[in-house]
Amino acid sequence: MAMTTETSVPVRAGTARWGAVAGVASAATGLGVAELVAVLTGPRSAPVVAVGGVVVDHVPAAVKDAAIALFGVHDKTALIAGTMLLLAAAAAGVGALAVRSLAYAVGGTAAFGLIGVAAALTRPGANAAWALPSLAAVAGALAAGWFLLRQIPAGSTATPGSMATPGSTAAPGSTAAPGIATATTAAPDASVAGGPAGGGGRGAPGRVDPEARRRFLRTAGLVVAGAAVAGYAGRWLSTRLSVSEVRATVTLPPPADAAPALPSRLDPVPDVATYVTKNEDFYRIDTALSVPQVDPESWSLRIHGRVERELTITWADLLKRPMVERYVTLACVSNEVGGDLIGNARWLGVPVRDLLEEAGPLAGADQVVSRSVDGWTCGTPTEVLRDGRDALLAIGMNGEPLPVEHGFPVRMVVPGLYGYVSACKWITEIELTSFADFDAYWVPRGWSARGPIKTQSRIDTPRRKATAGTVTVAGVAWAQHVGVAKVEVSVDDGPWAAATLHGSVSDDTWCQWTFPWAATPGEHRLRVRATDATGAVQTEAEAPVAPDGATGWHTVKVEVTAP
Ligand SMILES: Nc1nc2c(c(=O)[nH]1)N[C@H]1C(S)=C(S)[C@@H](COP(=O)(O)O)O[C@H]1N2
Ligand SMILES: [Mo]
Repeated sequence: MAMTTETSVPVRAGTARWGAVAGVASAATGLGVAELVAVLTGPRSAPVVAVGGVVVDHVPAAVKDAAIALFGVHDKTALIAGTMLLLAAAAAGVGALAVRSLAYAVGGTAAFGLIGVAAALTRPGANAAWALPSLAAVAGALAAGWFLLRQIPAGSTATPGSMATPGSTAAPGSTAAPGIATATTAAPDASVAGGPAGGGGRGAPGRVDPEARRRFLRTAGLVVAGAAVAGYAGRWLSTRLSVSEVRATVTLPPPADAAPALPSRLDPVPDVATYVTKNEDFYRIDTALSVPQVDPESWSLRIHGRVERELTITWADLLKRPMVERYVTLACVSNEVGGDLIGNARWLGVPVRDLLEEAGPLAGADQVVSRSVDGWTCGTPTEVLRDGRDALLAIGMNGEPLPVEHGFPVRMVVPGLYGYVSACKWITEIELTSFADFDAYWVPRGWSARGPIKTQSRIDTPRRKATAGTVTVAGVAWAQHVGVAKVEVSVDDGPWAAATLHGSVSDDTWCQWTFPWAATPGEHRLRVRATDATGAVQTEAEAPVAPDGATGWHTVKVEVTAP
């Protein structure tokens, strides 16, 4: 395959363009093939997911914050799309070079393959088989590249007239069998390197026969379509093999200790966040590019580290334990003032404190590190998990098994702490250690090791416009595990006036509030603040989300029009 003798032939810009098309189509083929192989080795072994995972784990905190600020819960889709665009650009470059020498194609593809293999093999939970999708991608991309480069119309490479008779490297008719390498008249070196005779472009003027051009594009299009079919088929098969079907067969045990009944005055107006957030509306934040698929039958939780007795609990063991049911409002530390990375659900699970008591934390074990099957970790103060609050190893969310993306089969939920220090999804390990000895996932990325939720309040309605008259201003306020004592509203920087609280089942959830506002035409500014049960007023000082949660008063500008 050494084409070096022909590199003196000037390659016209047009040829490079064909090569770029071939390169992109080849990369697509590689990824499609990889998705098929990943059906067997698991979706997290697919190169895009593996490389994306490495990127997620290594981006500077500021970039991650910007991504969440920009794309919100779609940050993962944006990352995958970005990765694909970068790969497409690189593949186009490799393809453009490959028309000079196939060595570029081989080298470029191998380089990408190595990146994929390295990424897959170093993901938490990986085994040797995780190299296979990337290796298959290399084989697929090389085969597609080899095939497509041979199809590049000869005219475009300014081959000597002898080659250009039909304006194409492929004799008419020989292309009639699609999908077969038909460029028999053109030895690979001819089309790839510009023609065996050399002498460069002085033959027929290098215009490409439009028919040949169409044929090439059609072939490349077919290759991309085939790749897409393989990719989608792979994804589809992976989903069929996902745990959603297993999840559908899980029956939750009834609670031994049920959640309190809901107060009757909830959900006072339509535009306020509902007191209980539906599972499908519940925000989702995690680093998992491919949602971990954990079969409860093979799930286990190991409690170890600085404990008197190491414990391993299976799904069956867990289900035998008395279940507690509680409403707990979970919040993300990345939630901006006024943001919606917060939700309230009814969780069913086993008290974490009971499990810790059984294991017996040793002196100095001030941190409980929870580890997910995908290697993510969070660190929770041991004393918080033992202080009597309803920290749960949860299996149910609003009466259903945990949705897969919310941690099926088992996650942790701790009232009063941000999710990044407590709410481990797909949990499989609990290690007693100390804060001095171990930094959990987000800590070296610039976030605080401790993450108590800060008191906040939010205006849900109106957000922009209102009609003059009595307008019900409404929203939510939270101070988990402390409780909200008071919510106040200020109009146009006037005096603070108390809002009506609509009740909550415990201090571990948010509460809804309403405030009747006599709105007059014009532009107005509404602000809200909460006071917690200790009497502490929510701070006006504005702080960004990093390192330990945003503060400040939520403010909305409302344009009031005459009725
Ligand atoms: N395994 C795992 N668990 C995780 C995370 C993660 O990235 N991986 N993110 C945490 C963060 S930052 C938050 S805010 C909550 C969000 O839980 P939810 O997606 O169910 O709302 O999950 C926590 N648990
Ligand atoms: Mo979070």
